[in-house]
Amino acid sequence: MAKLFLGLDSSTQSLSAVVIDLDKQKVVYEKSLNFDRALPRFKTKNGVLPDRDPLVKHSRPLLWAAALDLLFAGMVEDRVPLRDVLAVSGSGQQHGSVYLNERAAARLAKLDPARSLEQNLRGVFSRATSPIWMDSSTTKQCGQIRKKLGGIRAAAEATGSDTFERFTGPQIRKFYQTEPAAYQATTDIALVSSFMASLLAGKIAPIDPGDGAGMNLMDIQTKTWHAEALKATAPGLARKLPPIAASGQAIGPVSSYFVEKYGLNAEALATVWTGDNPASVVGLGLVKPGMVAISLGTSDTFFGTMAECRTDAQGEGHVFGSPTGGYMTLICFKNGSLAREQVRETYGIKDWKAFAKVLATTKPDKNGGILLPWYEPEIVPRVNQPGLHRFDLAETDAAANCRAIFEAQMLSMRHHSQWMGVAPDCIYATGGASNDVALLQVMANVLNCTVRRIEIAKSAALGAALQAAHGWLVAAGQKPSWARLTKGFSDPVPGSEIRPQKPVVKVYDVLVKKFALCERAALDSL
Ligand code: XUL
Repeated sequence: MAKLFLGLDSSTQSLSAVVIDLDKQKVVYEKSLNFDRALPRFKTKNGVLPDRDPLVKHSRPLLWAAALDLLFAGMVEDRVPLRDVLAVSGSGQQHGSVYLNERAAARLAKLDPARSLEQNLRGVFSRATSPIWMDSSTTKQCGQIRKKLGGIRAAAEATGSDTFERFTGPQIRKFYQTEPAAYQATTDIALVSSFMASLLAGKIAPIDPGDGAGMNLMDIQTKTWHAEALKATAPGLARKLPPIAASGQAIGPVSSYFVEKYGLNAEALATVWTGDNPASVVGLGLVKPGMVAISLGTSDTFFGTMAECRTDAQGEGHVFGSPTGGYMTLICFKNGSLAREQVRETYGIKDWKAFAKVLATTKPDKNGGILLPWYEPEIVPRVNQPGLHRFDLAETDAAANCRAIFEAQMLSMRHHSQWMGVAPDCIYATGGASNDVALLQVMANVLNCTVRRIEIAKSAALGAALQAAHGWLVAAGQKPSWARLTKGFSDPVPGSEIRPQKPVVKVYDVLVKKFALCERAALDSL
């Protein structure tokens, strides 16, 4: 019998499955289901419900449950040998929360396979919708909690991050303040990850330290609920939160619902899920402290693993628990691909190949121009008033602006990741724009580090499948090595290595200082 493990990723726009064969070290199945297209009756756009307030971004837990049924039905149709699956784990979009009432636990324990999950779960929610990570309507609550915890630095030291609008604690506080009766009727609060794990396990599932750290409620040092943070958020909160347990830890056998309805093995383990970013750390094979990845997507993220917990006194970056033990950091820059595209389009450059040619007509310069590309409000640094800022850079100079956008994004990563104190041997680049060799060369030079490209489309679901395997091996009394487990699944693209060019590195050692001064000046001018 093959040793198969199933990883699921419940993200903003889709639910994905990856099945791995552990002995063959291979992905044997992958599939994604887009919420808007597969379940139009929930009326989401890009996975989000319409709302009159542009700051409010909610989705529906029943949509995620309905998607789980559809995905399992699809796996049966595709003849995935679900009987050979030994454990299931997963990851969810971070920060989003699900509110359950007193009927939930009993209903989860007796999911009826003759009905859909959606039908089984009707009436178990104390709030029909779930605020998700894109929501930014809780600035007031962030301020209140931050104040009670003693300011930015204290909040970051206590919970791993300053208070952020999308984080679960401020969202819970808003719910308590605006809908006190519904808050009162809430018996259990779940994250997207722990809600989905609860369906698989047929009982309220724990939250793991990876996703738990995205709540402003967990003590980042001890990985237990932080009493002061809970008190600062809402009354009676401790009773509504599940225990914290390691991601991948066995919860018990999967609910008989999935055995009877879809033929999952009755002995397959349901395990604790994590957040999509922590799962991606595993999926990309960042299993040793000091390993760093940069994902170049809609937003650019810089993340890596560290052995010890070091938090950001400026409150810009986040520290989460890593599924591999220890910690991971995450810095999220909102102006990623979109900003690069805006510059390209502004100067009428037709594609990235042409862009690279224009870029090559200029040279890195230690007194070079600086562009701060805040087309959208920025997360790092915090900027609420979007706008472009240019220093020693003529708007009409297309080539200089092409150089400046790539450099600014990489200089910003270098400048804002200094607090991590990580000097990586190699940076793993992933995401759409990581195909761009010109951009990766700037990355290697600015960050003075070799860059290798990893091409994995579903890194979170793959990480979840590997997490399921790890949890199953631990439950069987073994001590699996993460390095051995992930080997072969996430190897860099052969020949993709790009080395820093030493003379250019020296130029950027100077330019990064100018960048920091310009950024300060721009922030002060707002
Ligand atoms: C991380 C974050 C996003 C979501 C996306 O802090 O908000 O990356 O996890 O699903």
